[in-house]
Amino acid sequence: MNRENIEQSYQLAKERYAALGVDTEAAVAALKKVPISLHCWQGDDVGGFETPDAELSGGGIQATGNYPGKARTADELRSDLDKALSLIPGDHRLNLHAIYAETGDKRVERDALEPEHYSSWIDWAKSNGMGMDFNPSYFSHPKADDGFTLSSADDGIRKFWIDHGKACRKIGAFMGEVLGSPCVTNVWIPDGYKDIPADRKAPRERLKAALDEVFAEPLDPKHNLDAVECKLFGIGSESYVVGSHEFYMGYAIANNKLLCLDSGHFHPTEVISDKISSVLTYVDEILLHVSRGVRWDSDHVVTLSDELQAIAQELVRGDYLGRTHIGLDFFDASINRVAAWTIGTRNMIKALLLAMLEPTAQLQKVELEGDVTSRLAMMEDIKSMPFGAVWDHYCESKGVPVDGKWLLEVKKYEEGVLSKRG
Ligand code: RNT
Ligand code: ZN
Repeated sequence: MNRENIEQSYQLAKERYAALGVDTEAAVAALKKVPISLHCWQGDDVGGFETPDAELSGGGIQATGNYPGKARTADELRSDLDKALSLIPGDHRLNLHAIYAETGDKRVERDALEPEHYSSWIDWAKSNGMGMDFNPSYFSHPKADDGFTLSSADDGIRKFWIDHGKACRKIGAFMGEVLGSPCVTNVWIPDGYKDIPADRKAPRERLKAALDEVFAEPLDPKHNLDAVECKLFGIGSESYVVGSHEFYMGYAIANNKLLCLDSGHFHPTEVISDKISSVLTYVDEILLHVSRGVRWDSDHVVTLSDELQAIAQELVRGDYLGRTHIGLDFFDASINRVAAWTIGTRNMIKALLLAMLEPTAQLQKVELEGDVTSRLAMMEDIKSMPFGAVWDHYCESKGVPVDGKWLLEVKKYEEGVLSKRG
């Protein structure tokens, strides 16, 4: 497909959509304004750079696979991100975990981290015109080995993690201020039990008190926004997770925090698309961790699934994009990691475009009239509209390869760069 074909196809698609009352130009203009926060941790299997061979341990999450070429240093990770970003249309954000600090030769404990340990990341984001989001890391650490962090019964361990949370909020606020865009600092902790607890109450009470301490210092919401992320179960925490949905929903409402909904963190038949409008009735803003749960794993690469489309539809139909921070959260170590980022992020953007090309007003009109037959018929007919032509046009207009072309770039990068890593 050359540029001319792409534009011809787009003009035809534009007419087809116009006949449905959908303005493709308006959709594309709206899409450009939605940043996706790319999670740094897909690039190195959630290892981070605390030690030369740091790898993900504990926390009820696992990266499986040993596809060659994972980033071993922050420079390599940034270079891989640059490559992925060059294949993703639009202007996006970087979501960094605390364990990606660059502390040179000295080891800096997590409760002593400072903004300066992220200066290369901040410089990189600045030169790319990107905002940043941040996360304290409550896993892969000896003090998390017992499976409890902020809700630990051990005062010393709890204090350590509280101090980590405090340090991270300050780092988030610094990033937000320097980059001129609020940083969403998201707290996720793995705390829980593999088997049936005898006391579900005390850890939750400790967690509430610990969070109150972490969040005690008021920070300017122009710089930092706090989010809390729930989970139903993890690997090794099948029976009980302290930070459950009800726990954090209550905490977020009571304390004016953002609620983070991770699409892999609920019962396998439960979907977050149905939660968005409920949650946003009570909290001002949400953070999404868009992921794909497969059986017991919560973190497969995002595909253009029905649920992904439903999430995007909810955001667009409900006019919630201004109150939603879209982040990604998946990590697959069994495929090319730059491809994983590219596939997942392009799919998130595709889902948003699909939702923006929906004749929502008409669907809602027939629904209100009780004509649910037409609703179903229209929803199904829309599926064969020439969406791909609008998507190609968007990619082309943003100077990134269309479908079928970007993979060649990843293969070249693999050959020239990734395959040279030991
Ligand atoms: C784990 C949570 C959490 C992590 C990242 C690394 O189940 O989803 O968000 O994946 O913080
Ligand atoms: Zn998550």
